[in-house]
Amino acid sequence: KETQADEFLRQHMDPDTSKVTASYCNTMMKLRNVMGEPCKPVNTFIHEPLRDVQAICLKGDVPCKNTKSDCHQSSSKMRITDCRLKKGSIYPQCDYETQQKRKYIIVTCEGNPYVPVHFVGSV
Ligand code: DGP
Ligand code: DGP
Repeated sequence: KETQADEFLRQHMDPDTSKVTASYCNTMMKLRNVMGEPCKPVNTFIHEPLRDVQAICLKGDVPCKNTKSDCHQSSSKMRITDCRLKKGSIYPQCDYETQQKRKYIIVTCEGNPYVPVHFVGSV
């Protein structure tokens, strides 16, 4: 069974990609099987080495808006791609806009080892 940590890798990690094209999100949301029903409204892929993303869990505690978990924010900006569902897009034709950004990312972490399990957002 897929753990939450594995799910985070599948849905959010793409370290070996640095430049993305306009079709990136439509390709990746399918390839990584992120598309559920209804279409997932927003999903972020991270283009940084896994160890750098895992390291976020070990420092950078920030308050969560949702009070029940500990949030951790990256100490530097990271290369990310924001995939955002286009207006009027209906499952199974989930059509995404692709936006490359450099932002601080916020994740929640769980377990031992304490690793990322949820992508909260970017600032
Ligand atoms: P805004 O950029 O203001 O439209 O907000 C987008 C919201 O989506 C914000 O709360 C962060 C969140 N978000 C971004 N990427 C992901 C993701 O991969 N998973 C989840 N669950 N939320 C995300
Ligand atoms: P996401 O990273 O948003 O694509 O979600 C990954 C999984 O984490 C998904 O099964 C939903 C779940 N999840 C959503 N919100 C939270 C949260 O606040 N904490 C944790 N640990 N998991 C969450």
